[in-house]
Amino acid sequence: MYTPTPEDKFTFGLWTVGWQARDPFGDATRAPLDPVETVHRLAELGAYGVTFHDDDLLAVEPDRAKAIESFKKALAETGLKVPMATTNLFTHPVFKDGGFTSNDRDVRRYAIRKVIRNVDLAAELGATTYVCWGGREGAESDAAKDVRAALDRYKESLDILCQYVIDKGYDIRFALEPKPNEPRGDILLPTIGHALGLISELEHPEMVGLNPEVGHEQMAGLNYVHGVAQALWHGKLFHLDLNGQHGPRYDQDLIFGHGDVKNAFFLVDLLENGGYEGPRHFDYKPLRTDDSADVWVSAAANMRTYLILKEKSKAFRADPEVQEALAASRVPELSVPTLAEGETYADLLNDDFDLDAAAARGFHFTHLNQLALEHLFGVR
Ligand code: 3MF
Ligand code: MG
Ligand code: MG
Ligand code: MG
Repeated sequence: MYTPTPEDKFTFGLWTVGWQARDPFGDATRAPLDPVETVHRLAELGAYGVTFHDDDLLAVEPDRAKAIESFKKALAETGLKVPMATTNLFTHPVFKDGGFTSNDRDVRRYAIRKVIRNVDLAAELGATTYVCWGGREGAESDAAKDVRAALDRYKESLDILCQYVIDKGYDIRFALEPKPNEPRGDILLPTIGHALGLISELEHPEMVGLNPEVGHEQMAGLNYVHGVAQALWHGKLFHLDLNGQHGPRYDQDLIFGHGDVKNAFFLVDLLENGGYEGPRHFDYKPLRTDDSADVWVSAAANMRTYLILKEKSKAFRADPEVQEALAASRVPELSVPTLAEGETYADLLNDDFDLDAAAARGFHFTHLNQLALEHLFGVR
């Protein structure tokens, strides 16, 4: 039980287990990890796939062609898939004022070239989602960035990339990853809602969706489950980054469920029942205090936690008392359209009801919430 298999579709970024734990105040605590080892280890742990930034492949082999060749060999040996790839537009100093929205036009042109080169590799490896996290697209001073011009350039870049994918005939869609701040003081497209707004302005909105991350929404004090539900409602949940976070502070990238566990429970409940079929992708960081063996303990913990929460969600939904409580709270009633078939506003204008009685009715949400918690605590 709780043993992952490829059918569970768990995937990890190379940069997660490969994080050497360099932070703004301290040096690396772990040696670089060979992507080939990562592929083998993840396969042994029961993962389905692996994802990468262009630069992640060069962790131990600076020659790109050689690095790609050994990565491909490891994929072939293990059967691990590459459902998603992405570009590093944040580490190199050239991106200090952004990639797509740098004030420096030369940098913007280089950034698009860098994406295109890795989109070719992504397509070759069979990836169908290409993530864009604009970590350096932002500012520390409101005088420094013309936000409206920056959004013009963001749109221009995405339009160019969509056109490239169309011209090449690739089966790839882009997924924007919102984040409110860190490493910039303020980052453009700070939340799911901001990113959805931009997508509707693009030349090919159908080719661009979201890659929302648990911690990034929670850094903004937002409810990730609500954000993901809205992304699903728009048909825009192309991919997602699972991890843990304790509210608004630096981006913790904890193991999934090791932050707000209640939100993690309702998230799994939503993903498992809400029609999301994509990879369950972990974007976390092994603790800086972990050694190179602990890294694999932490990778396994992400998957095990997800599977435990999946069982909890099933038990919650199957519990007759929960079903009664849901009905008593009128949760299913929200799915009934407000106007009946054939009715118009004229029908509701003629309606009458007992206002005082409706105002007096309780919704009994406390009981429902307590039942959810008791399932999570394992006492039911
Ligand atoms: C940063 C992130 C990124 C993105 C990645 C695209 C380095 O907070 O979350 O990870 O997820 O660049 O997938
Ligand atoms: Mg994060
Ligand atoms: Mg992150
Ligand atoms: Mg992420």
